Amino acid sequence: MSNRFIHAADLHLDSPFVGIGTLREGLDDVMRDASLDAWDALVDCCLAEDVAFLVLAGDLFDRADGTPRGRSRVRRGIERLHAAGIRVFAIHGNHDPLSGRSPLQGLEGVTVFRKDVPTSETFEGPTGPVTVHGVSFGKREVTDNLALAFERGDAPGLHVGVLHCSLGEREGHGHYAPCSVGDLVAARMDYWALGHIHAYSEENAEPPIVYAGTLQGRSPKSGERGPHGAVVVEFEGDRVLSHRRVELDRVRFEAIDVAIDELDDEAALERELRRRAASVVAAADGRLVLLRVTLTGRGPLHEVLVRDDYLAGLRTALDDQEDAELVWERIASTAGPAVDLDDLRQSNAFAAEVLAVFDELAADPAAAEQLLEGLTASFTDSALVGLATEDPVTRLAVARDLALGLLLEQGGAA
Ligand SMILES: [Mn+2]
Repeated sequence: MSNRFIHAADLHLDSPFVGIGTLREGLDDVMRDASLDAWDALVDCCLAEDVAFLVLAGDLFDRADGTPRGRSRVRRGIERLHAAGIRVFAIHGNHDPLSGRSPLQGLEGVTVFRKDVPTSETFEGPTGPVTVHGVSFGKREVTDNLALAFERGDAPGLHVGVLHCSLGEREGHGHYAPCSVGDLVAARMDYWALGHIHAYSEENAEPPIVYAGTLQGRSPKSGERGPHGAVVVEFEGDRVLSHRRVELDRVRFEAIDVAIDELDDEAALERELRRRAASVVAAADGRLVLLRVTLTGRGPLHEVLVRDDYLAGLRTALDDQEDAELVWERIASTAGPAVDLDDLRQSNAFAAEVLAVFDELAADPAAAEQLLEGLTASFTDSALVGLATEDPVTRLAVARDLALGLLLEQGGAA
């Protein structure tokens, strides 16, 4: 047994991916099994690192009792860990609150911390005693500051706190069990294994207060992109020596911006897209990459990009020719026509008057929002499609460039 443990969180096992379109044939199985395969990779990693214990910091499942497939894979993994003498410490989070019996209850080698009040368990680790403290959510919306109830106590050796919580305000995450770094530091743990925030994040250096992030990214949203996995923590006596991330995800969401300024035609665009995608795929080390592209900048290609269904057609064309490692998940554009807006503002062209209207709108967010709703509804195949989640400023700029493009590129007014 090595002087290491692993911290994982937010596994959401056997839950569907969110916010992705229809994928080409043959990928359903890979997608369906990604979270479970990541769990198997986590178990393999525990065995390879010969860890003393594994900490699961909440949201093991997407809902209270998980799924039969999820529970079955978890049981099999925990049996493998138990056979190797690796203990598991788990808490329940807001997605899988401990309202009745835990799906982990009764499995050998597993400690499930009770709800509402932190408790602890001490055992003899490889370099002396180890005490793990934790508390489960008993319901989805926990509003109490659970961190305040943690106490280190008198036991010698390493103390690890396990908590599902919101440190500060986080966009896109429920504000549950709110607490501060100060609250956590005050509990005098040697390491805080946190769950809830899906992007890996180190909140404090001494002691380390770490969000492991979700084991497998779950959607194309920014916090779910890039590498996901767990944290390997090395300790000695009552000190944490180091911690490092390990990548255990099976499917990876990535997003890139590609500027059109230097691209003269469609062939150049395709070449550039393939070149950029190849480097993303290479960095993913054999995983399936779901790639989202945003075309940016200004150039003559804008005229092509805004044609009806062009971007959707380009995406399909690229995707159909792709091999097993890459999915062209979406291609959107915020690019504009090859025009200098400042020059245009100074000119007498009709387009200058249109630009002036958009400049006015930019100063009046409410009116802009109203206009955008109308535009997005009436131009269902336009460049505005696929940008519904972008901020109003970006969408307004795209609408402006669409209008200017129609005047300058297709209307012959330039
Ligand atoms: Mn959560």
